[in-house]
Amino acid sequence: LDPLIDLEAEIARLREEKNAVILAHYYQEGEIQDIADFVGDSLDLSRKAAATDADMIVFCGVRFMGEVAKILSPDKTVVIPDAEAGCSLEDSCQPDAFRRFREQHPDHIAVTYINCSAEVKALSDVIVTSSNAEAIVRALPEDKPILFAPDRHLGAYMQRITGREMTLWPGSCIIHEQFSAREITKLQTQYPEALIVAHPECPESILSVADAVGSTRKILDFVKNAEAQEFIIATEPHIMHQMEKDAPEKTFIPAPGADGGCDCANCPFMAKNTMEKIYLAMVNEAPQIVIPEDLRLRALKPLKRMLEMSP
Ligand code: CIZ
Repeated sequence: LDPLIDLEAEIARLREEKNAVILAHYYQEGEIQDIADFVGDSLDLSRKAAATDADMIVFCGVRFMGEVAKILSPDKTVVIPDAEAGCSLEDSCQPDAFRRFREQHPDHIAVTYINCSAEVKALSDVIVTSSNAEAIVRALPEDKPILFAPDRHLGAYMQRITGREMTLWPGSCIIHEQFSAREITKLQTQYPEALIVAHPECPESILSVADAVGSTRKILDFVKNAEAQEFIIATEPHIMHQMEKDAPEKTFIPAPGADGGCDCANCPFMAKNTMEKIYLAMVNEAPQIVIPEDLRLRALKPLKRMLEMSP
């Protein structure tokens, strides 16, 4: 690629030429968030993908998010900047093993976090994101036991706040697992006024010291509206880009891992996307998300149920 190429201008030109919409997750690099038409969490972005009249969706996030866009908008061309942008939660829940898990619990409702493959979605009763999981779990019939996959920390948190019994799949997010409650408490001695906000993919040791727990959307609203001026952020640190835009006068401090540093919290999958790869994906219309129609229709059912049940 010509090193002098103005990637931002070229991406803008291709957006017009191909009638494309660029969707970016809050965990993307700041420069990618800034060129996107919409920045959001997977729930917001799946709604945008379902409603768009663009011909091409450029999904800057991880692969399962691009799959959700294709499942909801099959007539659109969905491209992702890097086909290798996976997800540790998705990897932790393979379809064959998940099918056996379901077979072992035939009377259970399978509530599955959106961070999973289309195959696992197709084996589920309803999909949830961290934004709507609580409302959806509360709305499920009370006489039915629940299987929750693949994130055991989000599942355990849902059990604690809703009181619903759940059988949990033993998966977790490599990023949210790394924060250290001990190091966060140490950091608080440096910032005694700071509030701790944490994503529910974090283990209970972190959630129990947090002042607010929630999805990226909920955390963003919390820090914007709180009177506090300093916040320790226990989730993927690129979300701080939006926080700094929303409240430039406030201070956001990334939560540390066990070594006291914060680098471990950068999601290596989200980081695979770059401006250059976005440009190339738009030029080549590849990598594209392709999902066989029978699989798409099976995965669509629990996703549609999610959208209907989402507040
Ligand atoms: O739902 C999402 O987009 C994820 C992965 C996290 C969040 O809380 O928004």
